[in-house]
Amino acid sequence: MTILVPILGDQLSHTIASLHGVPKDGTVVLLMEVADETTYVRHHKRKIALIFSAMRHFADELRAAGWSVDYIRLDDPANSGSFSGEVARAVDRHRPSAIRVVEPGEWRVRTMIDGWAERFGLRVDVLIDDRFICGILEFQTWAQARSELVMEYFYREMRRKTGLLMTPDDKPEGGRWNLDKDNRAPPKRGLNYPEPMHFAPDETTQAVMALVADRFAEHFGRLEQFALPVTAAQAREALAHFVKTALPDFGTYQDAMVTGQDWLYHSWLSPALNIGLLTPLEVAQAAADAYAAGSVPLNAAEGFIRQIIGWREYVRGYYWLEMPDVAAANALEATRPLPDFYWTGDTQMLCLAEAVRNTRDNAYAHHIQRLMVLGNFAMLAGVRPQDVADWFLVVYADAYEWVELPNVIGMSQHADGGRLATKPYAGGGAYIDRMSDHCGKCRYDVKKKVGPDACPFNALYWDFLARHERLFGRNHRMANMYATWNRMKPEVRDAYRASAQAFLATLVPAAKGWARGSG
Ligand code: FAD
Ligand code: DLZ
Ligand code: SF4
Repeated sequence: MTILVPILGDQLSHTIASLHGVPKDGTVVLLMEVADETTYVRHHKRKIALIFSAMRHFADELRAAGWSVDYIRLDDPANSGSFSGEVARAVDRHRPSAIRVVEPGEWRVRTMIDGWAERFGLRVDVLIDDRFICGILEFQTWAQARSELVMEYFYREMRRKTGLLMTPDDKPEGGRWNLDKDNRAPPKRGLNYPEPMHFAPDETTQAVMALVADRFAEHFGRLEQFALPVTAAQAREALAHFVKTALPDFGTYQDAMVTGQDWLYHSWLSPALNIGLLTPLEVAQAAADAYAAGSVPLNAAEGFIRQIIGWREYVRGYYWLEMPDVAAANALEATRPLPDFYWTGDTQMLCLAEAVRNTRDNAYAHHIQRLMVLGNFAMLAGVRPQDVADWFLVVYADAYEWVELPNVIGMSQHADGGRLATKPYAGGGAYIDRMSDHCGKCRYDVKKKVGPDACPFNALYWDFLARHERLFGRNHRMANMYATWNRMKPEVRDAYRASAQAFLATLVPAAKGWARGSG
């Protein structure tokens, strides 16, 4: 009696639930490199290289631990190109009595798996992904009891559940749940930014890089200088290095942006975390331990832990609560195609050029680049949210729909009408100027309000508020901004709107085929 255990490319954890409680003899683990997963969107070259290399290393580790592994390579001539096709071939080869698989991260794949029992005439056990701290049903129960989803309250539940940064009498460490007020300082001159760990490609990674260079040459992004961790051991080294060198300043400079500094005090752990080389609990625990040992301040440990057990778990719960409708949401009725410079980096707006450069070179941009530069610009310019979501899904090594879509549709584009965030994350040039060193070096003048030399974010910001006054005019969190807008003389308001229109008319739409399709 054989059990077939397919493990997907983002389930590369030795603690994965499908390997619990099954005998090593009598189990065949199936890992599949398949064309459909590489091209349903045209992922950044580095993301494909990361997943294939990590899958191949994981297979070797499983074999060394005594598991039987059936590994399907992309260039296997018999490869059918899809998960379902490869499971069908594996069923023919191994004649299993049952299939055991952990629930996938994406709706699209869940739909496939839900068809397997009927298609193969076999029992298919779909197991809960217990690497997450909050289960999908647990989140649904939490959400159903509320009229509004508020991340802060969810986060407090996760603090209580994990005991992280909690005192013995169940109070938050330091007396406050959230120390954000101590965070978000602008960058100062003379700061030293620690380099995150870079891992030189070994033979396995080099072989995968050659495959990617050959098969996916037309995909976006730089492949050379690949440096991501591809094994759990490397990922743990990267985590320890981050905790020692960057975490102490993580909170304070969490929202800063500096020209030429791609990581600042961020961890760059999301690519490893999202494929299972690290678990969220071990990452958060490492930060809590460093705080307990006195090597990082509370504002850093709390701020970091909140991202992992708060935001990351919250967006995953939101994804499964709101899918599939949320994928098509467009509450602001935005219709503009994505500008071409998101792919080429060819723009004179330095903040955007820097964010696209980081994205292209490293398959990475830190949170504020994603939210307040790339996302903010797209929302202000009225770009169609599904174009924005496709771009974000392609370009980041950490992008999987369960985490990307809520962040794009909900957090950054406000396309869900405010289900995830009560107020749009919109900002003008003054915000970017305060949080970065970009504006002083930019061709545009951040202090100018209108005209061809003015920072485009300024007019776009007011134009956005004017366009959506009916929707946001009564939002008490935006009352100050609308009061300012309504105090402006009509000719000033007209000048902002005309300047925004003149700028928008210069945007070149992206060529078709970068994100989906073959063109
Ligand atoms: P750090 O700043 O070091 O933060 C630590 C960890 O916290 C991250 O590794 C991540 O696991 C978690 N985290 C922080 N913020 C979030 C968040 N909003 N949602 C979920 N997890 C979070 N994150 C992804 O993992 N994949 C995505 O596809 C993705 N797309 C995004 C799209 C937009 C428009 C925005 C605004 C954010 C997106 N994020 C995404 C969230 C966040 O920007 C990244 O997790 C973070 O930049 C990863 O870099 P890091 O590991 O250095 O993070
Ligand atoms: C992202 C990705 C890519 C590019 N390729 C593969 C692959 O060939 N095989 C695989 O198992 N997983 C891959 N992945 C990750 C999957 O897309 C991911 O597991 C699902 O989307 C989760 O539902
Ligand atoms: Fe960006 Fe405007 Fe600053 Fe230029 S001036 S870097 S466009 S915010």
